[in-house]
Amino acid sequence: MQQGVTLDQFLETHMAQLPGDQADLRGLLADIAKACIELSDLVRRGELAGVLGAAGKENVQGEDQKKLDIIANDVFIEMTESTGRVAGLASEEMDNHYPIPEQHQRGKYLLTFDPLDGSSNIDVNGATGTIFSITEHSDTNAPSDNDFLQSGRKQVCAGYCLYSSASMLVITLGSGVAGFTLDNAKNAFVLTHPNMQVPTATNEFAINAAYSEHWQAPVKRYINECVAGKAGPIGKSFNMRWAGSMVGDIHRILCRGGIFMYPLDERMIKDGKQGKLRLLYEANPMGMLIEQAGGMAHTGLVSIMDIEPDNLHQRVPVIMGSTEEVERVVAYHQSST
Ligand code: AHM
Ligand code: MG
Repeated sequence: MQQGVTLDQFLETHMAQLPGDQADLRGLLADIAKACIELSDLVRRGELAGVLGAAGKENVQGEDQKKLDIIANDVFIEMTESTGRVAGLASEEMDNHYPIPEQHQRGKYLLTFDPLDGSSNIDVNGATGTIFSITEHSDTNAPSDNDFLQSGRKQVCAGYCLYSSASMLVITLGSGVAGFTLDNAKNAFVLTHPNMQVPTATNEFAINAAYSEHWQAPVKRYINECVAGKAGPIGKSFNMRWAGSMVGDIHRILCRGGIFMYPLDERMIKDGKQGKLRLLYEANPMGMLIEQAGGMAHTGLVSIMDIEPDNLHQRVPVIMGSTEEVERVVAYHQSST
């Protein structure tokens, strides 16, 4: 690997091979990287920067917002609204999409993002992240919420930034996955993980086992078989991890394989919910990254990326990671219907 290739240099080389004018997309990725560097700094300074604790407000989904959820949302707006590269923004922390103010030029991209994923980890210095998805706006008019409702297959770029012992930006432009580590001395992301691949086989699963009493039969069957180990039907011993941050879990899976599940459960059905994680700014971008790295992203019934969204904050069941294990869980769903 060529040493010290920055994100900017990587994008210059990579985008020269893509059709059409990629200048705005390249610029938008540079803006996102800048926002992530600012957030990385705030997350790292934590209490010293006065960013910990509750905001005392709820988002549209009835979840308590942390100060950092709101700060992260604002950083992304500030970094992108006046660049002329985005047509509109939508995020977990805003009820409806954010229109680009009149005084600024609108661009052609729609940016959808989860500003601070893994919010419950903020105050305990655990791993958190930012997830983003970029699609194109089909015309030059100001977009409505409906314009954001595009299937995962329409994404032109997806990625996340992990704020952990190191901060890492991981992106796909539809031809593989590349990971960059933040070099604080250079204030730049440097290519450290070219061509990330999810191994087909794994013996590591990630699920919040505290909800096992609510799981549906296919998930109960699968996890029971995993914990049965070598003597069980799968015939191998498994390990379990749960980061409490999808970015942390998916990053581990992109590095060494695994299966991540936040399935539909009976409690959600009773509450009229279709899952916990959100399609447009969690499941779709992570699904694109996982598929681009050779893995699989499913709900148990359909491929995540094929879902036609009907709501900005739509929730979906999520089962993604190493193909052999995702296929097994999907087969258990199919045989139970
Ligand atoms: P958030 O975006 O509000 O932080 O919620 C999403 C997070 C995921 O990162 C993580 O996988 C999951 O919620 C954890 O949920 P739980 O606390 O139920 O285990
Ligand atoms: Mg999230």
